[in-house]
Amino acid sequence: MERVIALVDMDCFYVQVEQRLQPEYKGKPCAVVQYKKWKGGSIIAVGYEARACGVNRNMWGDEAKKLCPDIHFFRVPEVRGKADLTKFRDAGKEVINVLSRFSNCVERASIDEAYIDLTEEVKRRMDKRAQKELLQNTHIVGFDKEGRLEGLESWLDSVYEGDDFNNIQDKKLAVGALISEEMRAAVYEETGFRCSAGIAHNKMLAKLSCGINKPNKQTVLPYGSVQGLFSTLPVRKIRNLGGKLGESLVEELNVEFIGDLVKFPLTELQNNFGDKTGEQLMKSQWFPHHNEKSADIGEYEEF
Ligand code: DCP
Repeated sequence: MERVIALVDMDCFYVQVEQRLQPEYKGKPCAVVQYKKWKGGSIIAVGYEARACGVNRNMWGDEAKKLCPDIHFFRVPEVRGKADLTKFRDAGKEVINVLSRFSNCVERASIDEAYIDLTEEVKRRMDKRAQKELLQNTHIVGFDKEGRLEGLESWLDSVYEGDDFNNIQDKKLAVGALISEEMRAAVYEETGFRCSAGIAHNKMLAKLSCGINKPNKQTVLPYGSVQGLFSTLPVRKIRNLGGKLGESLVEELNVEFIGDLVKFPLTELQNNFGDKTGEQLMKSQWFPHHNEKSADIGEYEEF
């Protein structure tokens, strides 16, 4: 049984936490800054209204103000000169509490992200067809060129027209997407926070798909779309390949996209990057068939 994993990532999390405390700033351009003295502070979170003006996390507060004169800055509180993240951590825990009702296998991956293994819940619900009306915020990788709804409809039609291996795996993802819509709605209802999600057969693919449509959206990555996605996805976009290792992969193997990399045999990866890294590269990546075991979801945490 292929697993169904959702990665839930909160949208502009620190900004949402601050806006919940001061609702008069909801819908307005906002950012969160740390250490305010130098150049207006360093920006660590940017709301989507401010992103629309071109503000991003690599800027100083002063630069952002030039681009977006109406921007409001929230400042991270400090205790004895150190950032005090208590309110953000607590808000993250609230979200985890909601998510944990949907699965007993939830792994908190960062202050605002969690992997949820939905396999068991999906199994229980496989006899019901996933209805498009219940997938209002769902995008399907490889199917939304004509528009979200058209893509979703054509994917669902193809998924439910047969019963071969791929159909069954896709049906699991469709049911997983349904549960994920419910989870995200529950998070919003109970905490007031919006989030995005990626739904796929393993953690890496779930994480990858989550970033494709944001904010307040979710993205399914079916088996059949993995290769197409990889053939256009720069190597450096993959988690753990953003730094030096990614750089040397690109330079030494002369590859641009992650899809180019899967062609290399283990021996070649090991010759270039050493036995351990070569093996890690081969094992950890890129095809759901590599099939992480359930324990691979990480330290199994119950909240
Ligand atoms: N954060 C931080 N320093 C960084 C990056 C992030 O303190 N260099 C904090 C602020 C973010 C939170 O962690 O709000 C979550 O980071 P994300 O990378 O998930 O980004 P956001 O949630 O802010 O935005 P997005 O909607 O793009 O996920």
